[in-house]
Amino acid sequence: MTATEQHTPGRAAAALSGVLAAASVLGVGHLVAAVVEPAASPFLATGAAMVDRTPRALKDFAIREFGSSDKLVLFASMAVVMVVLATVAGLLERRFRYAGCGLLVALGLVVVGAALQRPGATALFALPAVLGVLAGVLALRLLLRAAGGGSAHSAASAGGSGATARGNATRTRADGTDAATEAGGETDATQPVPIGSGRAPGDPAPAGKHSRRGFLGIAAGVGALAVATYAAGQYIGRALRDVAADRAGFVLPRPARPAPPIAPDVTLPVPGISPFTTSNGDFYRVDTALQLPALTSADWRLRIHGMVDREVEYTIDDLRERAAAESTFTLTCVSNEVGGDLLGTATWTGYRLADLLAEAGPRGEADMVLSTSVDGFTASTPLAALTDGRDALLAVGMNGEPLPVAHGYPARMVVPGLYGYVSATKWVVDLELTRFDRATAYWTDRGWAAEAPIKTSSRIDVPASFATVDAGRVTVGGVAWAQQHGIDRVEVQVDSGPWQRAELAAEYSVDTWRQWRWEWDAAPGAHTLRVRATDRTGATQTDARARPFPDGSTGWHSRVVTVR
Ligand SMILES: Nc1nc2c(c(=O)[nH]1)N[C@H]1C(S)=C(S)[C@@H](COP(=O)(O)O)O[C@H]1N2
Ligand SMILES: [Mo]
Repeated sequence: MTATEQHTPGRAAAALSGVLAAASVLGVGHLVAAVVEPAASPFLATGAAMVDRTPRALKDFAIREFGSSDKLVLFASMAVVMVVLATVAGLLERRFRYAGCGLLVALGLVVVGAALQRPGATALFALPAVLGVLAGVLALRLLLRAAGGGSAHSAASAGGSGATARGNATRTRADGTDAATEAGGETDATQPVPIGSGRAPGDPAPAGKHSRRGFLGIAAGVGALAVATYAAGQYIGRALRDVAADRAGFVLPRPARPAPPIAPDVTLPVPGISPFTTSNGDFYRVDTALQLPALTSADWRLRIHGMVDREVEYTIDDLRERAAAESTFTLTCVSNEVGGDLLGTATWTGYRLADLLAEAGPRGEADMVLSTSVDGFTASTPLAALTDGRDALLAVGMNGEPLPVAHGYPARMVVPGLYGYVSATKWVVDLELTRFDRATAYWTDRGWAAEAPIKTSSRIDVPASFATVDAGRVTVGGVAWAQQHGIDRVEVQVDSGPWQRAELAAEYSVDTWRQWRWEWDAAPGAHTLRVRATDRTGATQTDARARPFPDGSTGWHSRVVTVR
């Protein structure tokens, strides 16, 4: 018999439910925090906020009295307060449905407040507490329902603690059927009686006898889930901390021939123009990773196999015995819309892919390198692009630092002239020599082009869109790029006027973008500015607008500006 008898949950069960709900908040919150923002773990964020708010004198006292265990004392006190509040929430929920949930939500808001006050907090810092409280509320409702405070059980009747098992047994079952009609009431002599229950057939079943075991099972399940989510959060958090520590100790190889210095003349003195090199913090990020891979340099391996004379596998130490290389160039995402900012220029330090591949000896029939990331992403790169002399690198450094974790630590591919999805595999661990008629990759499986050279393009950085400027001399400026070819000319058009040649900054290399500017004698009114670039093959950007799919956007970038 599975009938859920409805009765007021016992105080102990309600209290336990409250504590387990709070544990769920912390467990789920901790796991979410490990993925999105470790400092926003509900317990830690609350503790940190308490430390910030502790009066100096009390802090001194705590440090004096408890020494290095002052944090332990703080956490233990917080745990005690939490257990008390959670018990209250459980007991409240027992009497007034949703009152305990309300208390959890209120406490959750306090935790959200604490998380949002962490240094550098963004809206994302609220997520662990929000999802944690959601889990906690669900857990509390589930547990109290299992303990007897089912959905058909009104707050009013729950309040009457004198409600009898008999009276409650005739209420609607959780599944909607009528317990009374099905079971014929609790006194039906034909009802089986649990062996050893010491109760004669026909005796009323004691309240909660049947549901108690169910409740304890659910309680155990909720408790186990809370512990498991917390443990998973710890595990992920530790892995990412290990990587952060590993990265902090990662020494960049010294290239035999450093990238040419970045001369001042590649930069034009135009306020608001994109800086020639993009800082790591400002560099766009595009990947499919929901959670950053946590790969230490000690665990990293790069295997080269497939159509090769001999399989090879490199460790970071193996690489260190080889000649390092460095190159500054502009990476571009195929998803960049006209005027978009999914591109950036960095100095990449690493090893020439051509050299690494040569050690494996690609066989004649191979025309593609299928690279795989530790998280399963794949990219298909023409073998020719890796061996034709361009600066195709297995990069370990970005702008003089080890790769940021989000940009592929400890090693990634970067290839000038090809969109990232066919060349720039981050956290790369595997290179398979194969053929385009045999293999496809992550995005090519989804209809994106297999061949994806970067299209010549240009962007207006200043004036900003819909800016209002004073009539007279206005500096228009931006960047233009045509990796592997080089920018030959940039032109600007005002409304439907003639195309006018912009001034170009010095060219660093054909693989980097070039800043441009044009001085405009602006007359009052609303005006549309347009830009187009011409590369060294002589090709001028087409004005035909195309979305990024399947092989990159086209069209002229334009901006509307008001001159007063
Ligand atoms: N592992 C992995 N590498 C990846 C991707 C990805 O989704 N996963 N995206 C690629 C794409 S589409 C681009 S444009 C570049 C972006 O590199 P960035 O995030 O360092 O700017 O990474 C490439 N490498
Ligand atoms: Mo991309």
